[in-house]
Amino acid sequence: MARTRSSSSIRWRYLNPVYYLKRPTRLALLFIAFVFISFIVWDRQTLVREHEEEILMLKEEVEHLQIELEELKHDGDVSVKKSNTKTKRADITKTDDLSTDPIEAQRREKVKDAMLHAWTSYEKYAWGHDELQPQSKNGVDSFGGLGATLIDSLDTLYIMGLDEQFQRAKEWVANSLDFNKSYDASVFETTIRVVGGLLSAYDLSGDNVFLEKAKDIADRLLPAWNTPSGIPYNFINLVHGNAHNPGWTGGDSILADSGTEQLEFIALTQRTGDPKYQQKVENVILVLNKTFPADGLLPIYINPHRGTASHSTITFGAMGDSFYEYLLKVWIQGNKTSVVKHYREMWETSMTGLLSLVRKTAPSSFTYISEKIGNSLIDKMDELACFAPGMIALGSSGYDPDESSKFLNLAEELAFTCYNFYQSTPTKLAGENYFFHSGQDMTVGTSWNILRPETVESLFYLWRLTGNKTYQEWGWNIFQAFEENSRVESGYVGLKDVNTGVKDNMMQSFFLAETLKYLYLLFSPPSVISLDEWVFNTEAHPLKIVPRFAPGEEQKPRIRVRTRKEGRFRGFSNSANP
Ligand code: DMJ
Repeated sequence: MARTRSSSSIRWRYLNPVYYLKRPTRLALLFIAFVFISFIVWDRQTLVREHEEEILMLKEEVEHLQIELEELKHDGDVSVKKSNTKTKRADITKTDDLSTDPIEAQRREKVKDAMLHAWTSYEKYAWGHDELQPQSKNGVDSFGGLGATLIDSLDTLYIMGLDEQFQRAKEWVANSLDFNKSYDASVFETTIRVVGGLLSAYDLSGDNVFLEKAKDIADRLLPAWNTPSGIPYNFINLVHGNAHNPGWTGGDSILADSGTEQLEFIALTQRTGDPKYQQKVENVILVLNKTFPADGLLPIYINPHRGTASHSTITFGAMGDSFYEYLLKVWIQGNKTSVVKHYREMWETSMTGLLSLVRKTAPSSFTYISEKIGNSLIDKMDELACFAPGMIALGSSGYDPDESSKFLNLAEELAFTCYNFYQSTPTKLAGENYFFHSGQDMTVGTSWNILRPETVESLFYLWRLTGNKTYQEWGWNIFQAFEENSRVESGYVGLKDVNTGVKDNMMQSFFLAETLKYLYLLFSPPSVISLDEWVFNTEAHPLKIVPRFAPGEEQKPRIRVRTRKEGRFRGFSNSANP
């Protein structure tokens, strides 16, 4: 027992401080050992904590990436990123993608040559101005000096593969395009040409400069919608934001001018993530839908205070036209889903109204769309209304088979009439409008031709949708008439009179944006700017179709993922292109 007690007391002596006080070396060693072990424990704990933090952050990133992935699944790649559009570029411009039919190829080259001639003349004499006056060889600023022709031409240059020209135009947009101009701009013209042109160039090239500029000009236009009803005023000062309607409408807003911004502003919301653009323009349709007539035909003047129509002309021509076009195209842009169902319903209602305006000429039975005032029909049709055959053909597939073929037939009959607007004049170019008197078929009213696109636009749609090469032949004949009558040394001009062929002095920007683009596409395979993937705005600017959100559903903020270098999560960005 004594030995046991003695060995136990030997063991416990190490716990007695006196033991160490008598042996300072051991005390020092013990202290060093204690510091060393503490350090190891502390270090391990720190490492574990750091790893836990890191794991937390990685989890956070994975979650954000999952949200983003879901978002991309939901809305497609709305930002139409550069790499993707580069692939698209191959689809739309590579020569070996284009048809090898020698006649088509030859015609396409002729149209491309026409574009080159128009563009080169603009570059030489009117660079940066809105439009070229080819006879006097100078530029004019018909739209406030926003470079309308240049912006209107961007996508045409791109699609035709005129790369150097596109690059020069892009440099101008990046370095010289300035919207800070105290100018009362037309909301409609600025939207369809400038916002539409820039967005299309963005969708095709993926270059962010176009989106930034589109946002800049759209922000300047937005206050125009701040009216009691939400129906926009049609003019706005680009610097001060003062908006108004022209005196000659009696203070009313114009139907087409108020209902032709939806495609562009919805596209802008999809690409920026900012809902304000879409909300303003969609509200217009909701307001008009509240008092939408049973035949879907709205007069051309709308009171911006009450949001209701004033007594005025009903027409598919000037001041009415593209309102109906956008009802259909927003439905297409919205993937024909339930969120855009009301657009299709309104459009179909308007088509019943259109049927009530359809008449035939005597003796030759040309089908035309008359106009209406009150209960009286007016036997007149604008060349502008020749967009309607294309629109009807485009919308026909949404009907059941019987209705569908009925509408497609109507589209084909109307296109024949529009083609005859051209064929029936000595220059083979159409006048601005036509009257229909019994026994005389059609007679030109206003006899100028300002290089308008509507008939070739419809021929393009009909060729795409029916595959009937007759439409290519008709388009080629119209192109040749432009070449013969409108081509001058320094660009293309309109005619003051299609009977005499006397020329004017203006190359309209839509000649490059629309007329030549639709002609080029008429001689290109359907895969070039496929109608399944793109929707054309009313100025022929193709906008990429992407899935869209339900009204009121916020665009989820896009995530800016923390890079390893930054070492911390920086937060959210609303931009589609972080
Ligand atoms: C273009 O600016 C657009 O096509 C618009 O919808 C109507 N007018 C011209 C072309 O004629």
